Amino acid sequence: MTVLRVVLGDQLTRDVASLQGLDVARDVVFMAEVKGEGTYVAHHKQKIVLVLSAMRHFAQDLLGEGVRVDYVQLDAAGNSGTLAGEIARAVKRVSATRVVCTYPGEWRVLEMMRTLQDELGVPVEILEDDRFIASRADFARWAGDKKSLRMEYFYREMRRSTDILMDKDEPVGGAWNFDQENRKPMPASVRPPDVERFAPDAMTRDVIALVERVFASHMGALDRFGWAVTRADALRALDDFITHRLANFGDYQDAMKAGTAFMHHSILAPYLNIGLLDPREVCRAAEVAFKRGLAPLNCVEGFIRQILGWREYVRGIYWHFMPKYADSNFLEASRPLPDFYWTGETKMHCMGCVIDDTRRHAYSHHIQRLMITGNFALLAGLEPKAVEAWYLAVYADAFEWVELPNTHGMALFADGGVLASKPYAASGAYIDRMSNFCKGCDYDPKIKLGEGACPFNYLYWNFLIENEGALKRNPRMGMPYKTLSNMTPERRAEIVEQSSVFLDGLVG
Ligand code: FAD
Ligand code: DLZ
Ligand code: SF4
Repeated sequence: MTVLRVVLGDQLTRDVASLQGLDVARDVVFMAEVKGEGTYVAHHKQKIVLVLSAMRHFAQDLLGEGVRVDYVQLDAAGNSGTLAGEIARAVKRVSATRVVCTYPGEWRVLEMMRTLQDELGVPVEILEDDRFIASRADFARWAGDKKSLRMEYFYREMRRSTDILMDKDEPVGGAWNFDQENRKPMPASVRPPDVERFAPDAMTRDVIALVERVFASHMGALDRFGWAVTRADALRALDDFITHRLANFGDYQDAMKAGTAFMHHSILAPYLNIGLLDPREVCRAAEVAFKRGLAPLNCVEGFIRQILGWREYVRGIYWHFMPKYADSNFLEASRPLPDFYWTGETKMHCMGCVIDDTRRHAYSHHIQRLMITGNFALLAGLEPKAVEAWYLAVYADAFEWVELPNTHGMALFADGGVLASKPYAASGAYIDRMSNFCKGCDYDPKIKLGEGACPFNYLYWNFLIENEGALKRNPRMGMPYKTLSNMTPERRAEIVEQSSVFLDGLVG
């Protein structure tokens, strides 16, 4: 009776479901580095190093506990290159009589797990991933037959059920949300504190060399790899955020600055998503900082809402609506992804800066993802699947359960409003207000049309014109469509003409 307990690269939590009930005398923990998981989209090199090095450190800790670990390295002889292939080989190698997995983070992997039992001829159990605070069933219960699934109401339920930032039945501070105090532009005099980074140890350096060799053509540089790859270092990263950046998190949450990727953000999503940190402990750490007077309520509530609210909610949306969710294309967007998403070579300074940050750090913060690269993709009508593959590849924290709803639903409105009540479309004025990008740009955010005009300006109106049939009746789009209706036919024609010249010039 040998149980093979599978742990994937984003399940690196000691008490992840498949390790609960582990019998050290009988069971084998199975982990495999496989090329297919690095190439089904061409992941950023830093993301691959983060996952593989964290897997190796996790396996080392298990071995230290006396657990039997069957670990397949990427360059091991006979490595089939796929998770299914390696699980099958391991079942034979250790004569497993049962396989236990934890629910994965992607539909593709779930489908693979579901076919394993027939292929292997041994029972395969897929256990609920209880690292999430709301189970899939909890979300389905909340969704019920509601017509609209807005995050804000889900979040209130989560506050109540976890008792985080609650004063008996009421929210601490008398309100659920303090966003009216948040999201200010950041004055030039404010310099965000440096973010603690972690020097690669010998194990990580080995993985860096391996990834340079095997994934040479992928985006990203490894000379400045600084991600934590152990739980101990991830806890240091949490402490660094709570101590140095949380107190300004809310105020400057939406602000952007050229060359300053991290701002006052936590940079914790990769650790939460691969299992080095638990969402409950991160929320509690922020709550404790508030109780000790180290950070104001608007910042603490704003931060906790991202994890207890958004993170749990998008996971609920993903599993509730997959696999159909990924196939909708409400705005029938079909333009190919321009090459500059990979190279950063564009005259649009905002796009260049965000893509440079992405290449350098496998990171950009939420508003950069949503209102720069996402907004451009929306306005330019880029094909959802190509845009989603890009987001899934380039960020260290990208796993489909969280990437897809954010890209497909929030950034591209491709789900027709399941997640957001209206498209997050904005012109250059918004970018100019929230960043210093426009100062270094060839274009001018104040010029709406013609020579030197910011492309976000005419693309914004062109987007409304192109999608009038789909969006005009959206109650939250009333204002922009009223403005559009006052535009002369000549002005509309000029907008369409300049947009089409610009869009035709985007090479796929
Ligand atoms: P902070 O700004 O410090 O926020 C704290 C934490 O809240 C994050 O670590 C994250 O766990 C959570 N969080 C915040 N916003 C969201 C959100 N919208 N959805 C889910 N969790 C959230 N997040 C991912 O974790 N993986 C992705 O692949 C991903 N893809 C995205 C794609 C697009 C187009 C957009 C608009 C957003 C995406 N996000 C994704 C959400 C968000 O941008 C990142 O979670 C955040 O930028 C990570 O940086 P941070 O850890 O510094 O977050
Ligand atoms: C992202 C990733 C990469 C790059 N490599 C591996 C790997 O070699 N082995 C593994 O078990 N997991 C890897 N992962 C994480 C998986 O892609 C992830 O578990 C699925 O996408 C489900 O979320
Ligand atoms: Fe971006 Fe337009 Fe500003 Fe240039 S002018 S940085 S393209 S918003």
